[in-house]
Amino acid sequence: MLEELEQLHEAALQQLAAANSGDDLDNWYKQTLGRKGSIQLLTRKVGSLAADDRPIFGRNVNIAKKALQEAYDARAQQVKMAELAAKISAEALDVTLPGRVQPQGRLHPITQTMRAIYRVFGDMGFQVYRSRDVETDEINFELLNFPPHHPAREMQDSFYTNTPDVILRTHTSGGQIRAMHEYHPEPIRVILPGMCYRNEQITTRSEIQFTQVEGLAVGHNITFADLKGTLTEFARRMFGEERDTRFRASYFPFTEPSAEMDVSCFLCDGDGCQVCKYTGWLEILGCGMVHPNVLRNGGYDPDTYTGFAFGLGPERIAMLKYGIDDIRLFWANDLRFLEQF
Ligand code: FA5
Repeated sequence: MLEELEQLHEAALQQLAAANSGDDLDNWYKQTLGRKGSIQLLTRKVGSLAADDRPIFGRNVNIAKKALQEAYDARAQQVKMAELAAKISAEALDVTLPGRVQPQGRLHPITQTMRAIYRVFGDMGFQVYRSRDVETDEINFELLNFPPHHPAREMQDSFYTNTPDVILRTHTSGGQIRAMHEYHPEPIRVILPGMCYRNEQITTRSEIQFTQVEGLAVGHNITFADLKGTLTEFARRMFGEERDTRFRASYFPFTEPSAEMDVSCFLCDGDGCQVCKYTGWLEILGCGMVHPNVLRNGGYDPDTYTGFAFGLGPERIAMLKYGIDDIRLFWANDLRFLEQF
């Protein structure tokens, strides 16, 4: 019997070494140390031994049971650690993997351009003044010196509403009148940004809806030199310190004298290229000294007050700055275009 116990012990140790999972271990335990396990079954045969041999056998069984229990505990610990290691490597988190990129929103290129313009004029003391998109014919035209049937109205065909004399504004200049009414008789230094609408043929350079930024300064002793200085400083801040500007005589009913400002081409440095049509100059804005009639319509006495005004188109500026050849891209909502800014 002792020999049989030894064989059982030996066999159990071998089986235990082969147990690789919790299930294997449970089965091994049941078959070896459990109530109906091999060791237990052997002890039941103790009755067949001589009385003297029984205590010796009993001691040996206890030693074998203890040894097997210890071997089981050690193996169970090994299997547990191995299972844990396998689980950890299977679920491994590779912290060196780059994360998934979250698509981020961004500002529309025109919003970016407008904000750049606000910054430059803000530094020169101009406040943003918001006027309205839906305007009266009186504010949009008449008080700006465009009488009814005046040929200058031809330059800006409007969108009309069902209400007589209420139109979508064709330019931001009407805001000059509103700002003057509000600030009168204080001096004024404002920019007026916003959307404008014109009933025009849509082309690569002209939209029926586009933004403008208007500027207005009214006060005592404001001269054309102030206009030139302000706008030249703007051009240098916006397009580079080495930019030159030039002013060409022009016509707007609400300014006198009127001019258009060109800036030396920042793409070819004035040498001549496709964008500046080989002239070395880019047209940026319209401007002039506020017409006495307009000052009067705003509540200011033109004998004591003077002022200058200007109007520029952020789309055209962004087109020049980024080399965009079609204005329609700005409002087409094509992400392939918008994501480039
Ligand atoms: C005006 O609208 C004047 N109110 C500007 C002004 C203000 C002059 C104050 C003097 C004093 P003009 O029509 O040129 O002027 O338009 C000014 C700018 O708006 C243009 O240079 C251009 O950049 C932009 N613009 C005009 N029409 C369109 C259009 N259809 N599509 C896109 N941009 C346009």
